Amino acid sequence: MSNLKQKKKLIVDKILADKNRDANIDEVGIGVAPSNIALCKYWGKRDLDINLPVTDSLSISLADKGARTQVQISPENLGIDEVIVNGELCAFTSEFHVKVVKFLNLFRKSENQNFIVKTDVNIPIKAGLASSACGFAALVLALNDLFAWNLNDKELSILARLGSGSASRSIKHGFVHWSAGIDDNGLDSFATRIDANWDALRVGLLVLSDAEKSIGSREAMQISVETSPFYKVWPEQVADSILKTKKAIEIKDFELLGQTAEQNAICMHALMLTSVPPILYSNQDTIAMMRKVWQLREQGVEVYFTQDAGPNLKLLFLDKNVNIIQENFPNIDVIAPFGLNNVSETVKVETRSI
Ligand code: 2P0
Repeated sequence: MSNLKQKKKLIVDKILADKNRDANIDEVGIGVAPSNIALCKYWGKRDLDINLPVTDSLSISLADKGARTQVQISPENLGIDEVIVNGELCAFTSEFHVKVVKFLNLFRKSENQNFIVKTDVNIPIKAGLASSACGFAALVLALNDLFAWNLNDKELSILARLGSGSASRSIKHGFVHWSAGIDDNGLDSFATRIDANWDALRVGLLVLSDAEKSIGSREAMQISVETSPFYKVWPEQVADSILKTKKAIEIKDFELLGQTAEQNAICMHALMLTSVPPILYSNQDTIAMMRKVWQLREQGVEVYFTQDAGPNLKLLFLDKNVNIIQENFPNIDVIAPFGLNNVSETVKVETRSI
């Protein structure tokens, strides 16, 4: 057994102990998990094998944008798992299929037990919109349902983290804080929901390119850790961002929230750009849209951006500015992370229907 598999397996076996790993072939487990966007980013691991981060991170989940996954034991003796994404069977040789199979290896009762995994994802999969985060979180929730494990949020978050670091945060809705933890065994590195709502908050997804990434975030973050001269100040920067973001959430200070998130993202991309070799996810449209955001701010519109491991931007703004944002960014997909049940939205809908 490889070192990596062993380390992950130790965690799984510790959490599941002697829990059931069998189900009838007609039983289906279902898991639904939101995608999430980090306001304070995870960029760098202290343990590559079990996705232990160097720093804490803090995200906002994207309500009903995410993954819905069904899992069942395969009735046929195919000797392989079947992974179906948005109705299409993934090629057994595809990177995604291999990743899911490796993850399922951690959970199966025996080598003969295969799974059928059906996932519907309603965000662009290759556009750096955290589809692996919601994908692994939904898969863990589906397995928890299939095998009736009744795991708590901490355990679910740790298991999801083994699939993809950011998946640890997709276990919950709303604002979510992933604590890096300090133990080498990875059992104190998990995410929890911050007890706060912000009904007026909006996240806009600005898809500028759906081309495959030139370099995956796993590899990119490791290059930054090893080569950026600025990486040593990153933990301090994130700690400061998290304090400010928590304060902003507590007192509903949107300017503080937006400014902190935008600066944190720019700092992360500065780490990438100062890596050897340099890593640049932005394209010309990304830069043009950043300038547009800054221009709108100069005109008094409160809007900020954040950017992950891809060229697309996510805009942060309040519901009162939805119209002006949509006028300026016609293709934007506006998400209300805490639902649409606030007064101003209701009024607007009533006015339109008259
Ligand atoms: C984040 N990203 O906090 C950061 C910001 C991308 C930029 O988490 O290697 O897919 O599977 O743990 O979670 C993307 O990295 O990486 C990510 P792995 P993951 O959202």
